[in-house]
Amino acid sequence: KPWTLSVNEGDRSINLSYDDLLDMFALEERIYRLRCVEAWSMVIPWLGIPLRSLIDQLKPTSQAKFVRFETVLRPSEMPGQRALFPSIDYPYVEGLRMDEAMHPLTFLAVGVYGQSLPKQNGAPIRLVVPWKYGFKSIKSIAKISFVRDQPKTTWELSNSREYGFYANVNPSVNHPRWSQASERRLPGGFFGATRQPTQMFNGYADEVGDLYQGMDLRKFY
Ligand SMILES: Nc1nc2c(c(=O)[nH]1)N[C@H]1C(S)=C(S)[C@@H](COP(=O)(O)O)O[C@H]1N2
Ligand SMILES: [Mo]
Repeated sequence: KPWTLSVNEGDRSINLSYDDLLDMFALEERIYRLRCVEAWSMVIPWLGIPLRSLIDQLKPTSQAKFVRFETVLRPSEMPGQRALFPSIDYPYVEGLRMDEAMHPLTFLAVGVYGQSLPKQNGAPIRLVVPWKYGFKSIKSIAKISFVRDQPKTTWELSNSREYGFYANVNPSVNHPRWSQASERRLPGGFFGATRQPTQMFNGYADEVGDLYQGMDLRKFY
């Protein structure tokens, strides 16, 4: 604290504090699988609100086709952001299509395991999109924008051949450098983490499959 979440569409903008957010909504717990693009996964109990509840309050216009998210930029506190040769551009940027953002599974988390988020997991507020690779679940959000055009996201800008805008978990579309057919489930036990088959849309196909009707998921990876 203090934390400001700035939300804008075009030249309209408002600032919400962390306390504003907590006052506006009742928190719920969601237990989701999280699948990193690098083939590890974990089951995590988040606390937060559906992103949809916030969007409903903010009432973007019909011009807004995508939501763009940006992480806080504080190089003095975040060593990675002041690296001499950073591996990615900062601030970290992510985006969703409006219908993905409005999907009831899309979640804004402020806590995990019944407590507020630790800094390394994206304090004070992060996105959780359980059917997409973990890099879509942007941490420590400072800015949300409703935009007309598909935002350029950090990993696309860094390596668009390896990381796409959609990033839906898909066992049959491999990463150019490794298979996505299976994943290591964390935490590992005495004999190491178990390997298990990757599920389509990370197991949420019944809930989100309709969003991608007729799309070639090899092309829109
Ligand atoms: N701001 C920000 N958000 C981010 C990342 C990051 O580097 N910066 N990494 C992403 C990746 S690759 C994954 S797998 C998840 C991991 O979430 P966790 O750190 O809570 O395990 O966060 C995502 N969100
Ligand atoms: Mo990741």
